[in-house]
Amino acid sequence: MNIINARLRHSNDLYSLEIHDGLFDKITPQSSLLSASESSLDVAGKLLCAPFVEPHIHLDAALTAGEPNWNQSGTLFEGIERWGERKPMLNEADIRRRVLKTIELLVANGVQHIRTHADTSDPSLVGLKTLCDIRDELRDQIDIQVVAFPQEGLLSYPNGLQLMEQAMEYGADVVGGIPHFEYTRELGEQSMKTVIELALKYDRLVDVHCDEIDDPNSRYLEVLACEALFSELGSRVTASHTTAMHSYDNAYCSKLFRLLKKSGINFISCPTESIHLQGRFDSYPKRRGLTRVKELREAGINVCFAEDSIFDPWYSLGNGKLLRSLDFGLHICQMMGYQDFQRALDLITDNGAVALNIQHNYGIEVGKPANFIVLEGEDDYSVLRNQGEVMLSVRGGEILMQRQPSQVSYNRLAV
Ligand code: 17E
Ligand code: FE2
Repeated sequence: MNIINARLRHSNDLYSLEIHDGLFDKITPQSSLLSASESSLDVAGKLLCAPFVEPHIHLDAALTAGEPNWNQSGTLFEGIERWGERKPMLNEADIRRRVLKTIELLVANGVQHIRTHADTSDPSLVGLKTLCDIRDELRDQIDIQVVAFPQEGLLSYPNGLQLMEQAMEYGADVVGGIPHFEYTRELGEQSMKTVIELALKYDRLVDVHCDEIDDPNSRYLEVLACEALFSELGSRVTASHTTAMHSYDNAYCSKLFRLLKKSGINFISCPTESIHLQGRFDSYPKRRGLTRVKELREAGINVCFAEDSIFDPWYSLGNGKLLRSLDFGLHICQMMGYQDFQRALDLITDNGAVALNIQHNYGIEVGKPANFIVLEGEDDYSVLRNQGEVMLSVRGGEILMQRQPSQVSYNRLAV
């Protein structure tokens, strides 16, 4: 496969890309626009970039909102309760149908790499097993990492630890945790140590739902980061949500950032989810409840955006479009400066890849797998501003998804 007339990020030139055996073989700047030929795919000056990364999504719960009951309060905790009512109805066929439909949505919108959470607070582990099976079946089409996520507590849910070990033995890629949901502070802290021990024992990554609450006293992040540092797991560890950081005292935050930077851990923020679930116990003013994305980024700490939910007990919108999450995130975190726009796509591409520890096989570089998308627009700014559609998604040199351009005609407007 040859691609011509592609624009790459952070360059004004047009490029040709040659692909052999599923890898980028040559990437050459063009001196002018090339005319289309039969042997090449002309992308007409559109932006070609690495595929979108969805680093945090609950596929096991996707498309279940309102079953059997709706989350009326809009809180995280009612979401967990409503999901608890849906869980006994789970079976493999139900999970497969919803997961495959959701993956289709993600692929249609340029995602090729997914990290999904599978609830292990379920004695049958049917969600976790089905997600691991789907991961293996779809290996050629999409990368999926499965997090064993103890939704109702690693140490507070009956046999939570044994279920986590079973999940590791079944082949989950990532150890999860939820310290702010454990019954006590002690159990929350202990759970962070246990998560790290499990990651060392089974040689897995870590991704914790950490401090997803507006409580400024929820400080499990410091325990997680410290354990990541001492165990030398560092960048193999991710803290998701960390919404309590929004409410931390600035002096404490300043001290905390030193540890965060030293530890090398990654951060995932879910803008649409957190603006919806957090601030629910406030009157006015209402907190935005997003972690300090801008400040983390300025401190040189890796941070990316995710969707978290698509039509589930926590959040009843969502459509697989990471550009939408990015748009929300930049607004809520007040990252709307010129420089922010120039590198906006990092937050749903490269930074996600770093969090997933897949960066060695990710990016538009000679020798790397020829995985890429083509977007409506010519740079980060125009793609973001117009919410540019994903026109093409290529994996290992093969077309995974292609979209026909939509056409609008005007009747009276003089354009
Ligand atoms: N579970 C949880 O603990 N937090 C969330 N944001 C979702 C599920 C979606
Ligand atoms: Fe989540």
